[in-house]
Amino acid sequence: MYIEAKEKYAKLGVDTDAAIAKLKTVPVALHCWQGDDVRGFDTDPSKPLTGGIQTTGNYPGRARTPEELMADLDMVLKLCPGTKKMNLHASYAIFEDGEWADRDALEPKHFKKWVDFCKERGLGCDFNPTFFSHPKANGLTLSSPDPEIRRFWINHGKACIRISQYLAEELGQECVMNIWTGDGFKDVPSDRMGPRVRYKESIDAILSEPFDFAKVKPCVESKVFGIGVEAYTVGSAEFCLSYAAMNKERCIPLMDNGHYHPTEVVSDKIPALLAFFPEIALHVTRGVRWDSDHVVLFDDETKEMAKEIVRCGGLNGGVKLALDYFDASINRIAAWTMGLRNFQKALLFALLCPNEELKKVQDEGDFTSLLVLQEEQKTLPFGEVWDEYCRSCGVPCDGQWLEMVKKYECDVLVKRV
Ligand code: RNT
Ligand code: ZN
Repeated sequence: MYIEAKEKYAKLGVDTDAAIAKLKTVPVALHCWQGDDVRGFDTDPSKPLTGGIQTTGNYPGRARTPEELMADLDMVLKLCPGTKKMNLHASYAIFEDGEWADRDALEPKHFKKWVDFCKERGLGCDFNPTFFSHPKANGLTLSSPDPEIRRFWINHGKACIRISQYLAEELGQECVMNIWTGDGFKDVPSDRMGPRVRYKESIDAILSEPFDFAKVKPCVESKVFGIGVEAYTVGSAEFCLSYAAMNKERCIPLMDNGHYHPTEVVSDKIPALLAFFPEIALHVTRGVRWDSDHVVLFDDETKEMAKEIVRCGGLNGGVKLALDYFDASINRIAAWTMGLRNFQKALLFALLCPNEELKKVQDEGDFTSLLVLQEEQKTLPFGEVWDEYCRSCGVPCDGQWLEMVKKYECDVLVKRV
């Protein structure tokens, strides 16, 4: 069936083997935080999350320790095709022998176990300072009017730069370090500029920590609004984009596709940014009505983003790919797996588009052919190529992996009480 599919695509000038081979080279960062509802290991797990981030649902089996999280990650890695890298938050520091360090005092050694985990599996690792779920994150962080609070979080950011440099050096792959805060106000502020000026200065201070921009890629992630900060977000789209544009030698913009007004699409923003930035970063997620973080589906916008990444040449390192969703209402390993597989599907689908031909008819002004060709693409035997990709990566095809997750749930997850 694959051979037949391959022939059908070949008639359109698309080489399915080449698409599969290309996709295998593209790293996608797997976020550690789907496995434990963004809890991390450095704060009391009985306390609620704070700082503009929330999970809903209480499906059994949340990972409670580094060992459990790593075991669950291994399951996901086994079930997903393609090249993966890890994506850690600072709150996932692993302390040993009763030791503990606050966020401003984190050191590379607190991530040594993650380095070992990545090395054993040949993975790179991205990183994120954690500006939420902490007693000092009960309001503004990097934009706080309180110099002590600001100093604490700047020192956290600097510590994270050092840890990112360590991860990049140990693992021999670049480390994308993303700065996101939930700083903002629930209701109408009177000073909208003050927090933004302080935010800018704080990011400047963090990025004054020495690092090698070839290895560490600091990003700024914007957001339209968040839980509890409905009226005003300090790190808005204009703020973050301007920051990155003015600091191109040390910072890149990160777009999370759940962080815009519902009719805005990141697929269209990708080529707009790439016209100015050689490198951009993405959080691939699914917004529903008013927030991000639902499990990624093989839906139209995910496909459209993947097409833009492919068409703009973003698979050669220009677009840093990371996932960002967390659902605590369904089996977390299934959620993780589904999202990663769906994003891989979208990338494969995009690689199988006759992009050269489509561009040609567009440039010739033949918009009739353009629309017809794009529509016909939708019913080509994509599933056969996807199955072949999964087989060639040694992972289960669709229809084969859910059973394995259910078995793991019975054998391992339900026992976590
Ligand atoms: C939150 C942002 C942010 C977080 C992670 C955990 O709205 O998208 O990226 O999801 O840092
Ligand atoms: Zn995000």
